[in-house]
Amino acid sequence: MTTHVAVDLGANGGKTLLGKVQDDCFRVEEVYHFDNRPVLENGRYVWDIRNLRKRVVMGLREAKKRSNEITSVGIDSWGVDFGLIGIYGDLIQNPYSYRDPRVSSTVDQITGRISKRELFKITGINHWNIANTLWQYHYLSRKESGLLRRTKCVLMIPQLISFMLGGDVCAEETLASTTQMMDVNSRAWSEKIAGKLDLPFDRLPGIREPGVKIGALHEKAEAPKIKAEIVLPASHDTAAAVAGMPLDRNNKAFLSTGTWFVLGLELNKPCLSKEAFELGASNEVGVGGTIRFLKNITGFFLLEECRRRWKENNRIYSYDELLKRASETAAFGPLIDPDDPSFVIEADMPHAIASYCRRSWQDAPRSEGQIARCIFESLAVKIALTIERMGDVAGIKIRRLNLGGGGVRNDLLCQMISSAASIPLDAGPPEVTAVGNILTQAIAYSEIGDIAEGRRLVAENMEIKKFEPEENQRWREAKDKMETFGV
Ligand code: LFR
Repeated sequence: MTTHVAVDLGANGGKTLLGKVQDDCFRVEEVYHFDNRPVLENGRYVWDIRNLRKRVVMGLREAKKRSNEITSVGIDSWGVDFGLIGIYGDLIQNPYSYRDPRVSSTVDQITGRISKRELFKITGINHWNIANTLWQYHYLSRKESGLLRRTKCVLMIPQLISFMLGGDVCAEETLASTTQMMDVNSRAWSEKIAGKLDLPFDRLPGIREPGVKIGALHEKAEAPKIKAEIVLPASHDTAAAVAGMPLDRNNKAFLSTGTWFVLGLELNKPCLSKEAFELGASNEVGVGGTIRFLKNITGFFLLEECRRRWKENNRIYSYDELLKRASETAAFGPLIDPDDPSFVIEADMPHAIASYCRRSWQDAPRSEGQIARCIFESLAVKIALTIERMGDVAGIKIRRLNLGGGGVRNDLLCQMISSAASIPLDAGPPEVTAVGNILTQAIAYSEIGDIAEGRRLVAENMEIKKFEPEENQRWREAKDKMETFGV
């Protein structure tokens, strides 16, 4: 038996989970969680790495209380952001968050030298509404080149934290593939992009596949005398989440629900067609060399930002309470496009949602329940429209959708998605990211042979809730309405 700790860092909160794999048995339990959000430092949105590292160590302590033996630790996180390491192994400054408006300020200079279509053909990654690694790296090279001159290597967030705890300097394939700097065919950093944009790619460490050992917890890391190896799991949270879903040959559609809703299809090779480009879909690399053909939809960020706003006014609601109020609210209210540029980090979210509704000639939701319901219905409609288009472009008939992550606990939303998209939905497991993270660690110890075997363990050991679509003409009308918003 092997025992693995998964550290899953999200843009809204982090978690530590303990997983045990033995023969046909697979169990995962959460031992620690904390809130996370970009913090303002000198007018910029950054990630407080010292705090993140402290929280990771606190999580390890909790894991140690529950299990004497810990075989390994693996860290995953959201994509695209990175830290700069100086020649003494020091973190030069807190990493910028992709939500900081300035990190995308030089993007037009990028597309002036290399077209969006060409970037897509090389990397499989499309242009969308957040600053990916390439944009941020380009921004640094043009606007803060002094920082890059002091940089010995660039580490993505999970590798940055593992390095601080004793792991090797490296990049990991699933996460590197989100950067728009990796060649999706050769799976190496793209020299063509480096050349065309005159960027120092020599700061980027070699790319390794997930499921390998990269060191051991270091005494100095303040990890409380825990002996454990560090494994490079699928370190991009979405890659881990999709690895943790019981997908198979006939069942390829996934929806990972968190701050972002990441929706797509698992393919064997990238889909780089003109149609795929025009749809705005990306091809990210998954475990076992698979491709996640996907689109990001702004997800629980909308609700979390509302909750934060309400909390500032002493109106404190748990997620369950909001869910209850949303269920008690009349169906088919106003709709928003979750990806409208007005729903950004600085927004007063309830107010931004109300203004969107007024701008689109709809009654603005007023109560917390109405706002939550408006978010859920809008997400369901956007998902339904998007999955239909993705299936058409990839030439795949979608028969089921597998949903993992926090949304699994939201029966109302699961039912809405199934009905809006007219497809059956399998919801589970909720801790899908940690599950995928742990499975890729278990591969490093040959406890499981490959991810297909891991997925069978998930299907046999974890609860998957089933939802069947309910016929309702009003979902059709809602989809038509959202299309009139230009979605
Ligand atoms: C999900 C995710 C997405 C990525 C976005 C920003 O948490 O990792 O896959 O596109 O966050 O990094």
